[in-house]
This record gives sequence, C-alpha cells and structure tokens, in this order.
Amino acid sequence: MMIKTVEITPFKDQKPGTSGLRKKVPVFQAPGYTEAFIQSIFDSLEGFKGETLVVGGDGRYYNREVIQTALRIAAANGFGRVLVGKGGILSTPAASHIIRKYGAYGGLILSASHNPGGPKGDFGIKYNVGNGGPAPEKITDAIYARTQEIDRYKIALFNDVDLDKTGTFDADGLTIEVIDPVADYADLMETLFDFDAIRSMIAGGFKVTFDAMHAVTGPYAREILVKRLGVAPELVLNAEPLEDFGGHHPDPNLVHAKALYDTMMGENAPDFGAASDGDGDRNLIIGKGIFINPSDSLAMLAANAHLAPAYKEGLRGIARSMPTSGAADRVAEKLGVELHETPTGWKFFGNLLDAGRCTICGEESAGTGSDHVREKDGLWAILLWLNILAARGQSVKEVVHDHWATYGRTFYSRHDYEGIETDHARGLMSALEDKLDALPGTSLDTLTVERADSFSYRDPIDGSVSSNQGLRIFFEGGARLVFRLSGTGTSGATLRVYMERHEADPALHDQDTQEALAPVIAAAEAVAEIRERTGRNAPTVIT
Ligand code: G16
Repeated sequence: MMIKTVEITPFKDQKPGTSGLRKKVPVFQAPGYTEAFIQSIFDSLEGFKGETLVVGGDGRYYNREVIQTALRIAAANGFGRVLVGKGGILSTPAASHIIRKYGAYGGLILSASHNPGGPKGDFGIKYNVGNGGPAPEKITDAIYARTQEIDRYKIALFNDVDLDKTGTFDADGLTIEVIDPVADYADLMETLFDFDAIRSMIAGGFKVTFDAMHAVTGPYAREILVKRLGVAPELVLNAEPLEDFGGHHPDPNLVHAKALYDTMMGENAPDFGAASDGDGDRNLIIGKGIFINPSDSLAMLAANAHLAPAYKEGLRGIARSMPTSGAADRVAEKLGVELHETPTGWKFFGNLLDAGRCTICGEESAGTGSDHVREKDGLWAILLWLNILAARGQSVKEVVHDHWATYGRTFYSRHDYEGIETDHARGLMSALEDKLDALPGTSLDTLTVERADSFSYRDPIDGSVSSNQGLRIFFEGGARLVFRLSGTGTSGATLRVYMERHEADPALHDQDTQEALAPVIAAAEAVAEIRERTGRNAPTVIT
C-alpha cells in the first residue's frame, strides 16, 4: 500500500461538542482540516490494526468527499476492513446497529444532524465506539487533546472507491464492503415490533404520514413504512435524500416541520404524523389534532412499551437527560424501576444501557431510543408508537389523555435563543451561576425558589464525573427552570431555557402549554435578564 505522511500544524478549534465535531462546510474544506481530525481520532485509539470500521453519513453536502478521505486514512492507519453504506448513506441508528451486528471496532458517522446542509451549511464528524454508541467523554477529551498537538497525518494513495455499487472491493490491502444501508436496520425493526398488528391497523384505514425532510430516513421509510407496513407511498413526504435537504432545515420541530403540524391539525388529518431529522435519530410525533412533546413521548412509550414484543418482559430502567421533563420519572416510579438523570448527550446513556441498568432512554431534544442500538432512533420511536396504537386500538389523543389522567400532565416547553453573541451568552450564564447560592427562599416573579444548582453527573458505572451541565432552579410546588448553552451549534451561541410544571388536576390538562407555564417563563426572564443580555425580545424557536 502506498502511504503518504503529510505534515500539518494543529487546528485549535477541533473540540467535539455534544455530539462530535460540527462546523461549517468551508471549515472542513480547509486543507488538512478533515484529515487532521480523523487522524486525531485514530491516534487516540488503540488495538484496531486489522479491525473493522463502519463509515457512513446522512448524505449531506461533502459527505462523499469525506468518506473517500476517511477510507484512505483508515487504510493508512491499519484498519483491515471498512463497511460503508451505499451512496455513503447510513442513518445514525443504522450505523450504530451495523457496528454492533458486525462486531466492528467503531465507526465514523458523518452528520451535523438537524443542522442545515449545502456548500455553506454544516458538516460534522462523530466517532462511535464498539458498543455502537457515541464515544464517551474520556475518548472525546483525548481526541481533542490530540488535535492540539498533531503534526502529521497518514493517508493511503488509492483512487476513489465507487460508493454506488454494493460489493466487496480491495483497496491496496484494505477490504471495503459497500453495503445496503437499509436492510439490516429494517430487519432489526421487524424483530422488535409486531409488524402484523401494525400492518392490519393500516390496512384497516389508519392513516400514517411521515416527513423525511429530504434527509437520510427517506429510503428507510420507503422500505419499512411503505413496503413492509403498507403506508400509502404518497404519505411518505420528502423521501429523496438531498445534499442540501431541499434548502430546508432538517429539524423535526414545530418550526421546521410546520407543514406536517398544519396537516395534522387540519380537518382531514391522518391519524398519525411523524418526522425525523438529518441523520434519522430524532423524531417528531403528532397525533390527529395533538402534538406530543418529546418528554411526554418518552413517558408514554415507557409506560406502554410492554405492548411491543421486544419489551414484553418489562423495562429494566428508564434514563432521561437532565433538561427532559420529569414525566418519565412518574412512570419509572409506578413500574418500580430505576430512573437515571444524565447530562445532555446520548453518549451518557451508553454505560447504563451496556450495564443493563435501563432499557429506554430519551431526551427533550426529540430523541428516544432503547437498548436495541446505542443511539437515539427516530423510526424506532415511530414504530413503537404505531405498535402501541395497534395494540391498544385507540387514537393518539386517547392514549395521551389516558396517560395524563393516570400520571398527571407535566407541562413542558423549551425556548431557544439562537445565534446570539457568544460573549453575551457566556455572560448571562456566569451571572446566573453567581446568583444560584442566594436564590433559595427568594421570589422570582410569582414563584418561590426552593433550591438551585449547577448540574453535575457521576456515572454510576465508571465513576466519571461531568460538571457544569446546566443551571437548575427548582420552585416550591414542583416547577423547574433550566438554563444551558447548546453544544451543537456552529455559529454564535444558542441559549436554551427549559421550563416545566406538573399539573395533577385533569380539569386543567387542556390548557395551552405557554399559558400553563407563564409563571415559569416570567421567572426565567426575572432571574436571567434574557432580553437585556441577549438583545432579543423573544425566543427564535419555541417547542
Ligand atoms: C445531539 C445529542 C443529544 C442532544 C442534542 C442537543 O443530538 O446527541 O444528546 O440532546 O444534540 O444538544 P444541545 O442542546 O447541546 O444542542 P443530535 O440529534 O444533534 O445529534
């Protein structure tokens, strides 16, 4: 194998965020930038000579070029085999499954998730370990440390591999298998859920619509929803993956999936509507006339999971990220299983899942998943919902109202202030942190503070500690307010303000969420001076 060693100077900004390194495409296109990061990943790992690496991405602009580069650097560094999705495509949960199924050493997932794509859009590289999950912090910290001192990368000199033909190729001693990105994943889904029951429900007239947002899940949805479950093809929308997602933002929230929301709230709405994001790990669930917030969705899926074959023995535990609402905690309590509260980032669920301490995990950021892979999984969440609806023979609205009647309703909302000046965002957070100790006993607008802290997590499996994971304010009566800065943006800073309040009285469950949370929203402004410090009068996105 012809290998070239190229000298470089370190790029100082290659610190992985919540989910890998995300930057604008032109940043990754700078000479040596992508190579330096991939080489830094490999330099931080041990014992992979001759092993298998999985490589795939969400099909966004620059995906194919980076895959060719990754193949050459993997070859030069001694990997023996690379499994790569046809067309360079692998959804994030499918990549996680492939790593696990084929016993790979790890994988490179190329995606900037829900962030926009295109020549001026975002790109990202994430390393996943052998359990199929995102690298834990001790590895991402090591990768970052390596990026700060790297002085060369090694690259094999072979021609571009044809990514559009499945088959096995030899590239100068590296075995490259271009695989069907969908088949293994679709087969896995079929083992988890009662496809017969879902198929009968759909054949009986239950209408399902799915918006793939011109992102990676289109081919998966066509295979699973249309071919295997009988969903009408015309109800799978925007199913062609496009490099720029059709100019849209592949974020399945109420702003970017507004068309779906409007359809679901309209007169002749289908019974069930859903969407997924750029790389297929997030989900949006909307029933006819009712949006389900992701925190509620986690709680409802956990409460009903036993209706699906994979979970019929019950759950071993539930895990949620700290900013996710406490709705799932009530389910865990009723089921008598452990509830784990982790920092934001799917990587924190990996140890718990591996140790059998939880079966279902979820985050307010539209991510839900289980121990079937080690990533959140958009289509999995959609299929579990469909399985539950088929088993219960009820509408989404009925399931939701029944859940609230049993557990009470946790009103929940997240307000995002996107693209604010980094200095302003940091200033707001540090001023707030300075105030925390003095808050208990004081009033913020109409609410009285019970306690306040900066969230820190000690992993119960490996004992590692992650500090500064968000500022929390708990109020008398049970309401909660959380402030964090996003770790996934690529320009400026995004302030996230998470609000929740539990309401036990069913007579009050039909209030508008923002109205129900008005006292908490007012408290957020009072304590953090958001308007003054960010210069914004309103959030950019409300979910
Ligand atoms: C990633 C992480 C999630 C996290 C989300 C939002 O999701 O995997 O665990 O909740 O980012 O993070 P932040 O609030 O820091 O922006 P994805 O779908 O972007 O890979």
